Amino acid sequence: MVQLLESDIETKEVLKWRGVHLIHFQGSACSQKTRIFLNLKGIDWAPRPLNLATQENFKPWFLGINPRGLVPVLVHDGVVHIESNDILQYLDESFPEPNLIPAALRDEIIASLQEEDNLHLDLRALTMRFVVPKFLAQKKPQSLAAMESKAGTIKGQQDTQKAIELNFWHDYAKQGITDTGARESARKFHAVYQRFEQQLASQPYLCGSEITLLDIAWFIYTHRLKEAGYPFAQQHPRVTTWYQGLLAKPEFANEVQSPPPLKLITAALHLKQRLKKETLCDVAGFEPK
Ligand SMILES: N[C@@H](CCC(=O)N[C@@H](CS)C(=O)NCC(=O)O)C(=O)O
Repeated sequence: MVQLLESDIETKEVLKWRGVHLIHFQGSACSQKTRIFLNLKGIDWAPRPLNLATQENFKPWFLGINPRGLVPVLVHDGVVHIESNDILQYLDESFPEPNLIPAALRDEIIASLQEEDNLHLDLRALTMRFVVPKFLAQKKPQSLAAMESKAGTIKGQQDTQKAIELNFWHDYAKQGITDTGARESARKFHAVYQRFEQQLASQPYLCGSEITLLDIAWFIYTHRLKEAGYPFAQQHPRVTTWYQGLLAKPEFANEVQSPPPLKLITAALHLKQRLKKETLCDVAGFEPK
């Protein structure tokens, strides 16, 4: 669990926040996952929006809370938690009803969440190649310099994750997301969804007959990949039915609304990629079935 120490926090005002507060961004996948979870639990929470589009996450105020510069961040009665999957496990323990990580499935869910977290940079790569154009997505040099120069700690230790984040954005500035990188990322997801396709042959949700945290987590990834042009209907029809069932629920649908200008921008990007034969299907080599 990544629960920060008081000494890690430079932005001391958050230590006084009582109740449940979520620092989040409307369009961030990990924030969307956490908001759906909070909604399904019926937890009374205070939204603390942070604008990733204007790179507010690289400002000293936020780096003084999470030196990784990432959302979401949960502040519960003045205690700061980062890493969305840790936040969700913590919330499930603190607010047990309805139970979204059933005890009997706990190990399976935690292992699959680790797999989901390991694929986060792949999801980001496909987003930055097929949903948001580079001129909008790339970080300003001064944002990266601000993060580089900030010597924040996590649990009293220098953070290794920060270098991974900085590397991603420096590489992206230099070369964007290459065809090889995009293909590898898409193929990793394909392998996971093939497994889900088998599981969903005999049950409506990923872990059985009830919605669990795993459905929420993978719903968010599926939604984003769909926006990127991943061909779910052709490749994984049962996953498509499962996804549509969840999308029909307001607790899910309300959290994944894209702002209309971004929808237009993505549509223009897809048009350009279709003309150049550089869509996600072209790059990943998915044949129409
Ligand atoms: N492993 C982290 C990943 C968090 C993450 O990468 N958040 C993204 C949004 S989904 C972010 O804050 N990106 C910062 C940026 O785009 O500048 C978690 O699960 O919380």
